[in-house]
Amino acid sequence: MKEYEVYSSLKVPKNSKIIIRLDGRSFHQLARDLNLVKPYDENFYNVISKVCEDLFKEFSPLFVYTFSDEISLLLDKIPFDGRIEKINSVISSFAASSFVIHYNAQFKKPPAFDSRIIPVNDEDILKYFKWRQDESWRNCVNSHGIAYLKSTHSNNEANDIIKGMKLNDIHELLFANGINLNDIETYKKRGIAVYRKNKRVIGFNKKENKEQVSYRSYVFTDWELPKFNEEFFKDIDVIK
Ligand SMILES: Nc1nc2c(ncn2[C@@H]2O[C@H](COP(=O)(O)OP(=O)(O)OP(=O)(O)O)[C@@H](O)[C@H]2O)c(=O)[nH]1
Ligand SMILES: [Mg+2]
Repeated sequence: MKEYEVYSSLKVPKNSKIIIRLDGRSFHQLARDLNLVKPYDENFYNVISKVCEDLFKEFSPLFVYTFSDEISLLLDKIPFDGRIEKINSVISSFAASSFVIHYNAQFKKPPAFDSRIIPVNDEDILKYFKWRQDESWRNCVNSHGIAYLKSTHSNNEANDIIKGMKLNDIHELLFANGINLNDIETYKKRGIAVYRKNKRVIGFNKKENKEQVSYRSYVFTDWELPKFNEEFFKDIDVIK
């Protein structure tokens, strides 16, 4: 029967880094079930950041990035001998279990994440994360816009109005009504990332009888991300 497992030999390209993007299944409904604060629920973001930390510890990616209900992991060491079925199923179920462990709630349905794999070369890495961060900003403007419009219109009217508006128009509408998106927390605009950072440690070398500086890396969760650029990814050794 083993030969019936026709997808089991599908593998990611050899010598390629990959990005795995997870996305919460029907989190629109989950947000309703759990009464998440609109447009941004701080507790939800805390939980998702913990999921990212768990993923980081388990699969040692170079970089993890999250906003809304999606998580992207950049991996250079490919697990499970590159087997696509294994990677997608284990990582998405690991994320869902981690989400449940960290979320202290009575769920109406078991939460799940979908998962996809994107092989990338080094030039794609910055492009990819810029693309997702732009999406985070669009999501931020739109969700604040819709929350504001729903406070002054019916839900249907608010949805119709927002569909016809450009990002700049929403920004201006909010500004004219006392909501300045430039002043809101950075993570709502730019998302959250988990990566390794170097810490400067001063020790004492007994043999040579003098102080000695060394560097130790630790896992850092960044709630104050800059706009992604080449310098940022070079600084944290994600690209050369
Ligand atoms: N209220 C609230 N909802 C959130 C928050 N973060 C994410 N969401 C919800 O998560 C949804 C994520 O969007 P999608 O992934 O496109 O929608 P989905 O319902 O998960 O659908 P699929 O991913 O296609 O299964 C948003 O539409 C919101 O409803 C939050 O901080 N507060
Ligand atoms: Mg989703």
